[in-house]
Amino acid sequence: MPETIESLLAEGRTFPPPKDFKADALVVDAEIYDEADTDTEGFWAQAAAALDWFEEWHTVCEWDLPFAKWFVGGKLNASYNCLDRHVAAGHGDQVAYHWEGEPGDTRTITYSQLLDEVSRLANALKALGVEKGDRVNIYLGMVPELPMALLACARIGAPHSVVFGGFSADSLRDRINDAQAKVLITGDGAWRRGAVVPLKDTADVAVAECPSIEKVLVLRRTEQDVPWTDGRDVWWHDLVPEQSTECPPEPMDAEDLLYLLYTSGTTAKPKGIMHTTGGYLTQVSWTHSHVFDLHSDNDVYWCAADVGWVTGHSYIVYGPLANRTTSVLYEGTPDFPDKDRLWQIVEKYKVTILYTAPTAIRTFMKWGPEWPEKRDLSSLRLLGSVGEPINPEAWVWYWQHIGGGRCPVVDTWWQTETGAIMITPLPGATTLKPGSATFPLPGIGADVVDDAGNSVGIPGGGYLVLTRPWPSMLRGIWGDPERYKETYWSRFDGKYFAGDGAKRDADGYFWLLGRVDDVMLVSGHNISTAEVESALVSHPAVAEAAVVGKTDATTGQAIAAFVILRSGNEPSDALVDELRDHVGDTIGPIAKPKSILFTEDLPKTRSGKIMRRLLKDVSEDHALGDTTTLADPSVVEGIKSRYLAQATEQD
Ligand code: 6R9
Repeated sequence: MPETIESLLAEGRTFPPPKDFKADALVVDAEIYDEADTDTEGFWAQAAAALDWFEEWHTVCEWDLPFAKWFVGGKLNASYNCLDRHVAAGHGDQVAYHWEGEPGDTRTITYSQLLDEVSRLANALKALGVEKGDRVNIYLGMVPELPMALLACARIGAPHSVVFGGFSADSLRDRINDAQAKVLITGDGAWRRGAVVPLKDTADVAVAECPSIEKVLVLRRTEQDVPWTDGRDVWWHDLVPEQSTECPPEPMDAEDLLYLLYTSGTTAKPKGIMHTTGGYLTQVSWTHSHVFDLHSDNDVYWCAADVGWVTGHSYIVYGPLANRTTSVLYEGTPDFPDKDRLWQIVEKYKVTILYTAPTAIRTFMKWGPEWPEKRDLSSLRLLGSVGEPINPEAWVWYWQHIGGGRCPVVDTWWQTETGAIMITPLPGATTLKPGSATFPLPGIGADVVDDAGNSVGIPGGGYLVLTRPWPSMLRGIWGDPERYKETYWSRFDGKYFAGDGAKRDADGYFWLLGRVDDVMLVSGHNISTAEVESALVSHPAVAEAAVVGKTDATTGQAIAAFVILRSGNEPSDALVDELRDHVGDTIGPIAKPKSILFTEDLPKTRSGKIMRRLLKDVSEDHALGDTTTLADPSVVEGIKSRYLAQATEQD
């Protein structure tokens, strides 16, 4: 008898590691937490020793709060660790990437092919004048040349700065200018939902205002005509194939800059987050193998994110390749040509580990279980989630309809700034609770504190902080050390403030509540957007919800909700009342949304995070703030006109 959703979600229902899973798991008991606590530096030193170093480090960690150095004195190369050492060990024929183009074309790339291509590209970059320390910007779709570009930069010691292929010319320009990049790697276009995203046209608009750019290397993918600047623009196919496959990896200091990645959070001016080489690669590879219980010879791993997001840097490129993983790389969207595209890919490549975002899971819920049911997903053995709090309903849906009730779900909390996963289960050892990221990983110190920075203990809620340095931590904000101190280290003395709210339950499990900027204040009560959204999504008609606090004369803030229905449900006034009551019953009358707008879509970043500040602008009828990082800027305009129409109707 399949279990009912109610029984799966029942209070106190937990999911211990399945016996079959545990039998083969890399970590099966919790001793590792104590060991890492007793000797944290020793723990990370052991993790670092799994990499190949050209020179051994002399000091594990130098901590001059808030500036850390890890594996001081050590020398290594990230591309060497991701490629050469596997080929040298006889694994050159193992597939590194099964690439699936959106139109249906495919490529299979082995480790030795990847090494050759990366070396050629690295030599091409040198031919374009790139030297160690120079920044290279990358603006491409999800083609194999994208991971190649990251690795080629790493090979020659040129820090990369990847900008999402969906970002606007202004976003690209600002990021290039902040990094003062010398070369831009882009393409003619990218495929997205059957249409061409004209990368080169956008890049040209940006580069016109980027004096630091000397050369633009252009990959041909979509084959339409593109604007061209002689002397500056170079076709990839003219330059790269003729290069030698010999390109010795540059020995990099453990603390040399590996990359910049710009994060805007959901609010302010983008910050160039700095990640260096040794500590980053250590934590990314350790977490990738242990959190995903990776068996390099057997698993087929798929992180269905974009390389332009930190998740792609750490868990499509550096972690998986350092661990000699066979991965799937997919170019397009989950609904092209149909809503079972991801499941078709899982079936085709017999994917064993799938890592995706709650926003995607809630979209699959909206489309209905008939899509995954059409495909054989029996190869899957582990599921992961990242990017936002995963509400218990979405967790259970994922577990049931994608994982077939067999696969542990690892909810992974981390940030661009943390570089690697921080709070998450170890799937062979941790008993899961749907919706909880469970515990900080071995070696990681995390706590929940009150306004004064004191631990709230368990159970309790407050601000999430990190209490000790970790190897993959950001080393700063490019060009702005003061902003680094101010943003992350000034709120609570000696602790890193992540910007997120969290609760710990009586068993000490961590429950992430989203950004504290998003917390609402209704009649003097703090209510987190995540809790109200989770209550809305626990109603069977609702697939996804976003709520914001809108200024209100009586209550200070009133809750405005934006709701996407599951297929088969129609908007109605009766449903509005029902949902308001449902939230009232779940959390309390204070949390009842004052208004509910049904919508087909929500404004989201390309990594799937809801841009609540834009919904706040909508609800308060302000001019919309910066929309340049939205996946689809038209969505918010549509919501705005419908919201205003509804408000007028109600008046
Ligand atoms: C990896 C990534 C970081 C912010 C973070 C938090 C939210 C990420 C989460 C999660 C709850 C999780 N977040 N994972 N919230 N549970 N498992 O997403 O990096 O784009 O920098 O975003 O995302 O609010 O602070 P980034």
